[in-house]
Amino acid sequence: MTIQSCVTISLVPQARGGPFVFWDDLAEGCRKAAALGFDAVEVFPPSPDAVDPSELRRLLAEHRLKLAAVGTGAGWVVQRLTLTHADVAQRARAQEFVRSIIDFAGPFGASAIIGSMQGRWGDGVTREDGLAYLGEALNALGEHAAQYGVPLLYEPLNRYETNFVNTVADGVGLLGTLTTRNVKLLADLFHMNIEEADIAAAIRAGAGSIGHVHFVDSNRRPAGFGHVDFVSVANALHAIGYNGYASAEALPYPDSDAAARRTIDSFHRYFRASEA
Ligand code: LER
Ligand code: MN
Repeated sequence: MTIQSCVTISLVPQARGGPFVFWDDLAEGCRKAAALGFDAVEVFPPSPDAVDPSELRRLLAEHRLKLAAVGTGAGWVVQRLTLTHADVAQRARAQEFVRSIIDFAGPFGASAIIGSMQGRWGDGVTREDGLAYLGEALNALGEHAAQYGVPLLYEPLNRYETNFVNTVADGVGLLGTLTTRNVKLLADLFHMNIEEADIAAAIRAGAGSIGHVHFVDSNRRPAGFGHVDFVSVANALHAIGYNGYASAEALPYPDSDAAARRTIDSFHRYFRASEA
């Protein structure tokens, strides 16, 4: 196994303006991803029942694609749910949302991603309580994902999106407090560019804990349109034996098709050239 390419498809109208390459049309997104040679797609659905699993299975088979991961962010964007809400019933609802996404993604061998659903502390929740709620949720949901043989992915976000965990090192620290071993980190290069002193060093220090990568440039444009040093990123990922996906969660800049093309070109340049 080696690092595989992946591209995002958002089906969430409320997320418009967000960092997703393809939009609104699952079939068209799969067709275009396959035409460019991507190995997989990452889907951002509005709800766990928005996509018919048999239709998705048919699309993936037709285009020889894998489903890499499924985002849970619509729980926040559409329903304003978080796993760390002050109200216990709201927290339970948030966990139920993520559990349903795990049950949707799991049979495809795909992980669910917890990003914005982690919420933030403040507003009636102390940091200590918030971290306890987050830990409870990750333990329960990580164990739930284990039945499918896939890890749950937890994503450190930049400081403007959460005040829990902003760096890979703090993410490794959080994983160390959990009772489950079935949670891995999602290293998003956009967030890392804001928060890490040295992105490559942070990846190396995250060895064994990184389960997914959002492959994107410093300005959240597709890889190659900003100033991330992808040679050092690729070297670091190879050095830690990372063999998951480099998934383009990037703005559709300058448009979806050009963003996808630039991403796959950069993927080949940084992740394939050295292996030839
Ligand atoms: C999600 O993957 C992400 O990176 C966050 O910024 C939430 O949108
Ligand atoms: Mn991300």
